Amino acid sequence: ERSTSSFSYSSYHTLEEIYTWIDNFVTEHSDIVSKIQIGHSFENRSILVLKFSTGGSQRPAIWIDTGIHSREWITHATGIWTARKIVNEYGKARIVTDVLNAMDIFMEIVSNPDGFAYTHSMNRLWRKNKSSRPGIFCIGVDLNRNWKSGFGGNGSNNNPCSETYHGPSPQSEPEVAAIVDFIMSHGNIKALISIHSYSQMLMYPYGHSLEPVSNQEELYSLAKDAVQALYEVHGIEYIYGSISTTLYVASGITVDWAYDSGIKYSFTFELRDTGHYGFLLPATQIIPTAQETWMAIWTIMEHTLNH
Ligand code: ING
Ligand code: ZN
Repeated sequence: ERSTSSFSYSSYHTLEEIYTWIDNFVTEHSDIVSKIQIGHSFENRSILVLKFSTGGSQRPAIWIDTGIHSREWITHATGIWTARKIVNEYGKARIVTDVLNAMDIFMEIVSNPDGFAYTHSMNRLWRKNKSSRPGIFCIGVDLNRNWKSGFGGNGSNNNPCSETYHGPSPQSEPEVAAIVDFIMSHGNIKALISIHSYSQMLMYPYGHSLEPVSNQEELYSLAKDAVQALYEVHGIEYIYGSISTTLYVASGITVDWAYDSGIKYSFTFELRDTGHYGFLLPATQIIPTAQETWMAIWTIMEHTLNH
């Protein structure tokens, strides 16, 4: 396919289809969107980031990642819909226009390309990446346990066969190292939103500790507002709070690293549903999920812009 006009935003897609969509999308919106390759996966696939920018250099920016866990297909689909929404709203809707006139947005849609390809070819419920190491029988590291903050602590696993295996060392995985290198060298990321599924939650650090972060009251009240905005779209209820007190203790996670690296607005979503379909959320729920998530994302972006 040579254009995004035939792309179905209400279907799930393969890696190849998504990468083709990215190329067409960038071509069609080259005034504000570009594609950056930030690294390669363990199996040598490109790791791609969409950059939305109306100019300037190293403007303050917002980072969004989806698909760190490959089986969470609703997150990639929501990311794609969100990317299109941003370009459609720019110049029309006030918040999007204001944000993009002052800040850049980076979106990594397929943050675990090897795992994602594997969920299509072999095992729909694969979560980790596909790295292997000599002498280790099991495959894959949990990319949401491989970050430096609290690495190896409670809620992560030292056994390579575990679904929450943290890997041999912090950032040992190329998919994590690529993001760390990109965000550190950028140096001006103000908000980070890491999107997972499922459970219907909006959470902030810490995961590795029960200790409240220094701006926890601000994050709590922002999460509350975001969840309310989400609820108003289709009546879907989210719970919110810190990761460790809302869900469980989890160490070496993306948002803890982001927060400890100075990104004071670090949030993680668990999208629909609460377990009826779980990771196998029907494609009929893609658009409603994306619509409601959008309202929460923009609540966070607007707050970031104004602080
Ligand atoms: N659950 C997440 C997990 O990695 C999570 C929960 C999200 C923990 C964000 C910490 C931070 O265990 C899923 N479904 O991925
Ligand atoms: Zn996940």
